[in-house]
Amino acid sequence: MRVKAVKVGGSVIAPKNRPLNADIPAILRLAEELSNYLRDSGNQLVLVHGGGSFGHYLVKECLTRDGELRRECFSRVAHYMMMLNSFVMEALLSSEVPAASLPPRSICFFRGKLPECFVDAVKELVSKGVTPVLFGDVIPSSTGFEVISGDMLVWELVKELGIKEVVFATDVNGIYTDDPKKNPKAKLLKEVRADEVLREAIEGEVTSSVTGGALEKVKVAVELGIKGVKASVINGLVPGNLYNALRGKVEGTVIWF
Ligand code: ATP
Ligand code: IP8
Repeated sequence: MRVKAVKVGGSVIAPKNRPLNADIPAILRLAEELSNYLRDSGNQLVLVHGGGSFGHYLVKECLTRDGELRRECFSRVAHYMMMLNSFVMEALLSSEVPAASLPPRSICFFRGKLPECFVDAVKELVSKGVTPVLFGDVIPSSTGFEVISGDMLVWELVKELGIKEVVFATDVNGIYTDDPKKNPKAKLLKEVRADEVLREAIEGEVTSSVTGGALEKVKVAVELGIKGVKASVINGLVPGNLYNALRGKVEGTVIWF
């Protein structure tokens, strides 16, 4: 039995074009793919999802002008993330995934720039055959409250649980040489080493540097000291892609750490 991690992007389940907009058909389909994977492989999963039009919209609305996340904002964002999470949980349960939600604010804390999470709670559920479900959230920090992204959280779990494989489902076909939504000439990368991605980004080669959310996924992992891990980035809007990637047939980008 192996444990794999999945991060389903907010861009897939709650597109940011409208506030508080959940894509229920996409959530139901992805839950079904995860359920099929668990049944067919006999493996275990740890699931993290993003905040999309719930988390990001509200944080923008309630941050103070100087970017402080006050306790009223913390409570409000926390509440609406539970709402998005409950849609994901309903879908998982109706697909017969033995899932349980673990709100990160109750097990994680930011000490400086990096999170510290009480991962024993996650390990305990996994050891009992339960799929823990976490999400990008707002968590306490040494100075107040901060946002923890689903990307950072999934890498933290990969590190602490010694997971060797993680799949990111996002709204584009993988990692490109540039943002594919802005640059039609951007090329899809099939297989790359994390250090190559970072080197090219630092050298700033216009034709081959990875940017934005995609680059952040790599940077966070390197900051956390991730090594010996296979990360796949696939388009979660394409039916079957998540199931296939978990089964080893990646239609997207593989990044080696
Ligand atoms: P969320 O962060 O809300 O959970 P996500 O992980 O699916 O959602 P992002 O972190 O925003 O989404 O990353 C995906 C986005 O990154 C794509 O929609 C794309 O426009 C953008 N992007 C920027 N540069 C690149 C690149 N080089 N390759 C792929 N996508 C890129
Ligand atoms: O969508 C951010 O998580 P992400 C969550 O994974 C919040 O970046 C609360 C904005």
